[in-house]
Amino acid sequence: MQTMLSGIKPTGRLTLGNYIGAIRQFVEYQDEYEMYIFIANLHAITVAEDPAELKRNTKDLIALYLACGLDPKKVTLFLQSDVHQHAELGWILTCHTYMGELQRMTQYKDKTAKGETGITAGLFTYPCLMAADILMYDADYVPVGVDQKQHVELARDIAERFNNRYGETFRIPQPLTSKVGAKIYSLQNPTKKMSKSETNPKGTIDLLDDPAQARNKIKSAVTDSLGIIQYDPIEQPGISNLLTILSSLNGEAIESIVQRYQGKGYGELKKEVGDVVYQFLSNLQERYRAIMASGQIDAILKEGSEKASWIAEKKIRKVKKKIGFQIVK
Ligand code: ATP
Ligand code: LTN
Repeated sequence: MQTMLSGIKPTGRLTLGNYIGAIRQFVEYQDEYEMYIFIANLHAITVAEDPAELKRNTKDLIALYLACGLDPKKVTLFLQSDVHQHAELGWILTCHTYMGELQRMTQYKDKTAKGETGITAGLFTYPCLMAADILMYDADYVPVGVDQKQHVELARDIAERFNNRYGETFRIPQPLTSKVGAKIYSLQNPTKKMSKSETNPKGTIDLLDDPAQARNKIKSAVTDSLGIIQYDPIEQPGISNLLTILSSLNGEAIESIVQRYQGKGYGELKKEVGDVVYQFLSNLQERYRAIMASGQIDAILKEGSEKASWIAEKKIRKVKKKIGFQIVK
């Protein structure tokens, strides 16, 4: 069985973009792959996080993973900080990564270009930690949204470099992005990614938003003045985004939705998308509340981290041996 791995940072509240771009794939593939899904809390502290908020977001994220349909019997679900080998391998891989490679990462470049101050060294080197997350478990595939593809490609380069220098150690991973919905855009600025850290709440749909409010956000989504419903992300990014959201949630092909809407107006499309989002969030939140009340989270994480630690320890021993840290046979 091939292996798949992915993680999400517990920063801010999860959005519909996170669900469509990432979590939906995890759920879809959990029967076919050996799956590792974790809460990337070591990554979360690359920016300043309030401890109480981090704690709340972490718990929410686990409950939402489960509410979205991840089955802990099929998936190894764990907190990154419970498996200390991630930090250890992260350091080793940092020493096998060039400054130039990290400087080329668009996420880092965007932040510096915007003139953001207070960028930590951790934010700069985090792709090395992400490579460690991936290579630790010999992942074949890493399901991510488009914005993370470059980091998975860097993990490949680091793995190849390491294998060439020390002999076969890591499997070479591949990013996996979905055909529809690899990037969901802000409802208010449909050329920008819908993001947990967006400041305008009308632009994002949080998975824990009040469903009626979420429906209103769809109603007030920015569109255009062409008046035709078609999939054209360049000329009609707002309408295309709504089509993508609808197709991702109801499973209908975008072409078929476009056919249905020939000669119809934007208001009708927004109504359908709004209703589908309303229903989706209502069902999801009902499951979320039941999971939060059930008290099962601790046991799931304990079991997940035990299994992950066992595999991680095997890998880190192998790596230490290869690089000459182990002096006794
Ligand atoms: P932030 O805005 O704080 O950077 P984020 O919303 O991008 O956070 P991450 O934790 O970085 O969230 O992402 C988790 C996963 O969700 C990643 O695989 C990422 O590619 C995916 N993802 C995030 N936003 C979107 C989006 N708008 N469309 C599709 N996929 C997304
Ligand atoms: N860096 C990613 C989260 C992340 C991840 C990973 C994703 C950390 N480690 C390993 C896939 C595989 C982010 O910021 N979204």
